[in-house]
Amino acid sequence: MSNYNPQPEHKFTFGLWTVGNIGRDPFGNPTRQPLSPEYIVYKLAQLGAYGVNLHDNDLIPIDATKAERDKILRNFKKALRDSGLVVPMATTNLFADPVFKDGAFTNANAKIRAYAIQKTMHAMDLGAELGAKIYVFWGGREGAEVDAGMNTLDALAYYREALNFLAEYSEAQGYGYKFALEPKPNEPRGDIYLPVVGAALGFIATLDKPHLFGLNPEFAHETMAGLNFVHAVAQAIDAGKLFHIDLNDQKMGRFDQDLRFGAENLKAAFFLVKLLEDSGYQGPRHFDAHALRTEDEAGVWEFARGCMRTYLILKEKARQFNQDKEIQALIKAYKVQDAELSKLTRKFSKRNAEALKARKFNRGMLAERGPGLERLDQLTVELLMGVR
Ligand code: GLT
Ligand code: MN
Ligand code: MN
Repeated sequence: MSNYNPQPEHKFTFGLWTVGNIGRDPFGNPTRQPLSPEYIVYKLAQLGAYGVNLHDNDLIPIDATKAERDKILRNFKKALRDSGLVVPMATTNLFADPVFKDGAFTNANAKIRAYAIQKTMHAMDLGAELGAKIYVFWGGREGAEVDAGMNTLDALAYYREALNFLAEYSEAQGYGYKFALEPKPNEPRGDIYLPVVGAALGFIATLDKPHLFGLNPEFAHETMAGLNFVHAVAQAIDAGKLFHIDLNDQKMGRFDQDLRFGAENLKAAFFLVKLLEDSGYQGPRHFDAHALRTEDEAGVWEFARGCMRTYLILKEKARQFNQDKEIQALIKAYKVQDAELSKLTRKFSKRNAEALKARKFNRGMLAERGPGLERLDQLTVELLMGVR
């Protein structure tokens, strides 16, 4: 591969809300005109994307009548048919409307909790009609600034009740959704419940149908909290729970920047792509990012093209890394093997335990060896800089 041209087989997806972002921030008004969903679909298809994802209200206004909904849906479906783009993932906007200012599924008000579940059932109907099989739950408003009101244990119980209800709804309707929880530490709430990948994994184990639930980790979200996103994704993969992924970039410790993939932490982006490719992840590569507020529409499409190109370039770098003789020799030497000891530690038995206890280790000698990580890391950096 040398032209890095995105193709549908690469499974790149964007949300209507990502390339459709109009450049509003907490301090400033929009800097771009809204783009229609159909126009976005045609443009993405032209750029080589595979699919487009959406919140219910990215497509259907929250107060649309049934007739309006049907008309919008007809036009959107036509654009999908004409362009060949698919909708692999759908989700609910449970954060923009003022009714959700203090949470949706975890709101202290039972009426609002019920409304959130009702709104999600309608959004699931919409997603199913468009062919989506992955359903994302990003609980942006599920959190608190003040801990005096909501008891966190109650919030978790409400959250569980809603997810259990919706999983049953999906089954009853025959939608076949896999649900992907998207953790985030904060913003828009001061603190969001289920702040990181590990927290979501733990919570899934408490649900009625845990096999239907997995993760939609986002690069920016663990990075905001100063955590290693590649490690978080590896943990999701290890648990068989990587159902979807939100790719973007982010400076540590800042507000949620949603930068172009690879714009900031190239090395982390490289190891992420390598992990996804090496592990055989089959799902969509979704870019949950947006063009800088400074940009006009041309900049938006540069941003989208850039996300996909960077992924493909890093994929090629990962292949190079895996085939680089010197790098692979260093990794081989790094992983010191001992067949006899590995046999002892692989599984507990009384005999193994006794043999291991009787074994003499030369601690001093074991500690002396340098594992060669400086050289290995420098070679990685040189490979990324294009001089290998
Ligand atoms: C919102 C959020 C994202 C979520 C989207 C799905 S909406 O843009 O910042 O991280 O993935 O609800
Ligand atoms: Mn984000
Ligand atoms: Mn996201």
